Amino acid sequence: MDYNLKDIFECFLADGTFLNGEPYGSGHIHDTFRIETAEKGKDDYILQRLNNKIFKNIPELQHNIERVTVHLRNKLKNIRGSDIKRECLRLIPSRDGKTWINDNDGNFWRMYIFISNHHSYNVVDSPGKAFEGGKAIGRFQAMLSDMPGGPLFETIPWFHDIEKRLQTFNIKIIENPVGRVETVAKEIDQILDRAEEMKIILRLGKEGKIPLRITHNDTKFNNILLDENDKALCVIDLDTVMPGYVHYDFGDAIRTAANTASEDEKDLSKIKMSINLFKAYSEGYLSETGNTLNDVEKEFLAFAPRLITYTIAVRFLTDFIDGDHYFKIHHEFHNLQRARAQLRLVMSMEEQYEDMKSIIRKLT
Ligand code: ADP
Ligand code: GN1
Ligand code: MG
Repeated sequence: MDYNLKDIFECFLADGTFLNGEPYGSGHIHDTFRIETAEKGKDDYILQRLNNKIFKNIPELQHNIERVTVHLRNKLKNIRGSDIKRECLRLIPSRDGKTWINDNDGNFWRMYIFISNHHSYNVVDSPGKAFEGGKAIGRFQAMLSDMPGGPLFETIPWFHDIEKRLQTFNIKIIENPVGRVETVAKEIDQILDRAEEMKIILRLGKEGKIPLRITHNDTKFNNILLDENDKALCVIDLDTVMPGYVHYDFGDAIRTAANTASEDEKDLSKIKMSINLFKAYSEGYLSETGNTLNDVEKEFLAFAPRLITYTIAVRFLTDFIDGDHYFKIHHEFHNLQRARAQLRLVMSMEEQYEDMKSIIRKLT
C-alpha cells in the first residue's frame, strides 16, 4: 500500500521539511516509517499508521501514551544530565490539537521524534547489553510507579491472560478455519501439556499475593533502545502500557534478551536460553527494582520467562491456525516457525529452571 507520507507528515506540527519517508524497523503490529527532514540539524520523525484492528480505541490508546510520556518527562527533568529528547518518546501534536490524525481512508496516524543515534537489537550478543536492557525496564517501571491520575485504559483487554489466550486457542482448534490444525498436532500437544502450570501467576494475582502495577507488557528487546555506547537509552512501543504483573515485563524481556537465536529461527538446534544473558538482564533489572518488589513477586520472577515465552507461542500458533490475521508475516509458515521457535525456547528454559531460580535467589 502506498501512502502519501508527505501529506500526512504535514498534518503534524513538526519542525522541519519533509525530505523522504521509508519503512522502518521490524515491529509486527503497525506500519512504521522513518521521515527524514531536509534541514541538517533538525529532527527526523517516526510516522506510524496505527493498527486499529488490534487497538480498537485509538483515542484511549493515545491518551495513555500522552499521560505516560508527560509523567516520564517530568521525572527526567529532575534527573541531572538526562537527555530528555532521547530518553523518552515525544508525540508530535497534529494541526487540530490532537496527537493523531485520521486520513481520508479512515487510517489513524501518529508521529514521534526519531530518537537519534540509537542501537536496536533483535538478538542480544553480550551480557553488557542484556544488563542495560534490564536497567531500562527496571527504571521504566520505577518511574511509572507513582503516576497520578488513576489507572490507564486497558488498550487490549486480557493481553497476557493465559486462561483467555488458551480459551481462544481451543476455540480456533475446533473451528479449524483454514484446515491447518492437522498439520500442527505435535505443537498443540506441547502447548496443552503445559497449560495447567502456566496459570500460577494469574492465581497469585487473584489471591492478592502479587499486585497489579503499571507495566509495559511488550518488553521484547527491540522495544528497548540503547545509545551509541550500548547503554540504556529509551523504552519505546508504549501501546500496551497498562496495569499488569511485573512478571510479564521480566518474562518477555528474557524471552528476547537471553535467546541465543532470533524469535523466528528455523533451525531449532540454534535456540537456547543463555543463562549468562539471563543473569545479566536480571542484575540490571533488580538493580532498579529490587527494593520495591515483594517476596512473592521475587520468588516467581524465574518462572516468568517460561510463562511469557509459552504465551507468545500460544498466540503465534493461534494466529497460524486462524489464517494469519494478527501478526505481520513475511512468508506462509512464518507464524508456525515462530511458534516452534518459542516452544523450543520454553524447553530450554525448563532445562535450566533450577539455575534460573538460584540466580534470582542470590540477587534478591
Ligand atoms: P510495533 O508495535 O509495530 O512494534 P513500534 O512502536 O515498536 O511498533 O515501532 C517499530 C520500530 O520502529 C521499533 O522497533 C523501532 O525500531 C522503531 N521506532 C519506533 N519509535 C521510534 C522512535 N521514536 N525513534 C526511533 N525509532 C523508533
Ligand atoms: C508484537 O509490537 P511488537 O512487534 O513490538 C506484539 C507482542 C508480541 C511480539 C512478538 C500489541 O510486538 O505482544 O510479544 O509482537 N504486540 C502486540 O514478537 O500484540
Ligand atoms: Mg515494537
